[in-house]
Amino acid sequence: MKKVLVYGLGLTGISAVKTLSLMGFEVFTYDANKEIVEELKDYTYSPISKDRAMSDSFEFVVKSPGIKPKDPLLIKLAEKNEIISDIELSYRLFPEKNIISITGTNGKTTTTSMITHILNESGIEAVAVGNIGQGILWQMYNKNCVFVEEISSFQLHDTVEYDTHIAAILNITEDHTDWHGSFDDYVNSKLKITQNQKATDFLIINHEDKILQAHKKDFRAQVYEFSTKNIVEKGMYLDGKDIIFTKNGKKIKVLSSDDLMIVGNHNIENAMVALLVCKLYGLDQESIVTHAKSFKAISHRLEYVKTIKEVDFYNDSKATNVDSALKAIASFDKNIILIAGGYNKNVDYRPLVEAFKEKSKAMILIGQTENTLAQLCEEMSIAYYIADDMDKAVKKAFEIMERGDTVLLSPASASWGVYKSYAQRGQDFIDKINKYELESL
Ligand code: UMA
Repeated sequence: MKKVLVYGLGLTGISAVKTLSLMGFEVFTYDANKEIVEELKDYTYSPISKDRAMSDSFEFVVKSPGIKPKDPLLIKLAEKNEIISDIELSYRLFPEKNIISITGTNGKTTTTSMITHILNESGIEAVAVGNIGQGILWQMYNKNCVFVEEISSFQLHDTVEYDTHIAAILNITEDHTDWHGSFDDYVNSKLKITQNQKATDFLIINHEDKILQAHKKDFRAQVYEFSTKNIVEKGMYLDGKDIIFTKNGKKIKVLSSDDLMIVGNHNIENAMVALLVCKLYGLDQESIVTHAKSFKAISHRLEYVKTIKEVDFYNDSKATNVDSALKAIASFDKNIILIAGGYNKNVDYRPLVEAFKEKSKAMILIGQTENTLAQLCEEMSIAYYIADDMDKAVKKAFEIMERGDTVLLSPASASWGVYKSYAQRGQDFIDKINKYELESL
């Protein structure tokens, strides 16, 4: 029996243990914070100590994405074992499965969800997996359908053979520097999605992204591009409000961006990628257009919550980096009360505070990054309040808000440390809005 180690017992580890144990591997596990997991009670696996993990040898180690490359145990394990991510393992265990791969700094979840929606509504069974919150391995073990994979840089970092017929890289901007150690490592990890692609494969990239354009000559797959600003040679672009598909000098109007139920320029880009993927997958134009039109915004992504005393509340908890929060700020004209901050990824918040300045009413700060953001607000003469937690942040928003304001939770930071996920943080925001609405009656 092949001996394997699953390092980390979160969503990824649980999905790996279930799959590997049923596929006949001898599964050992190590997690810095737990040994026994309730969800695994019916599966055969052996939790081992750190010392044993270091002294034994394994066929491979499946590492959870949250474990950083500089983790001392991981470095030790790498001396005598191969370290792979779950997406790498999914490719090795299930090479025949039908996959579509989406990566990028922002827009992954909306794009992955939209593709899955269009495929399912067109009668092709599809499931969204990966960074979206669904362990890939267990889904692949159980299903035979199209797997639309949202893939993070953490997962791509530990890939070797992983190969995909249709891939998209939406954009690359600064994120996760604390994990990767450098921006270069982050970029290189994202680009790994293309590493085994061939001339018969497809790669969709952002025409406006300087990093992707600089690497365009290295891509072996057939490249399609998208842009809302310029005409592209092959792919999708915007002509007024019309989304146009072009190839070999021919142009076809696909649909008007006004027909989409998702708003903002960034969402038109996400929709273009979803439309392109479905086209390259072979779906007919009518199905693509009909079902693209019925796709609704996902929760926690610039989600309208409610209007209280003529103040609009928006939940953009999914904005876990600066670029994503910049997109949210760009969607409103003025008088924004922004709730921002969270886990410290050591990124530069200056572009966020600069962009916020002309639209700002005030910034309310939460999480580890509050002092960094407070300093920038001081420097740029922006009103700010340190709130420590969501309850105090929403309370403060209610105190200072006036008719016509927008209260926006767009943290530009991960939720880790305080919440399990951005979804839990977004829900907390909504709960506190409801609490203070009741109190203000
Ligand atoms: N652990 C250790 N040692 C460490 C770090 C973690 O033992 O040094 C253990 C923890 O005790 C815990 C487990 O590892 O039990 C957690 O592993 P994990 O942090 O990799 O989390 P998972 O639950 O496996 O979730 C991961 C992704 N998390 C991260 O990348 C941090 C989830 O993405 C993803 O949905 C899930 O796999 C399924 O594929 C979340 C995320 O925040 C949404 N992603 C980042 C982002 O979107 O910005 C990349």
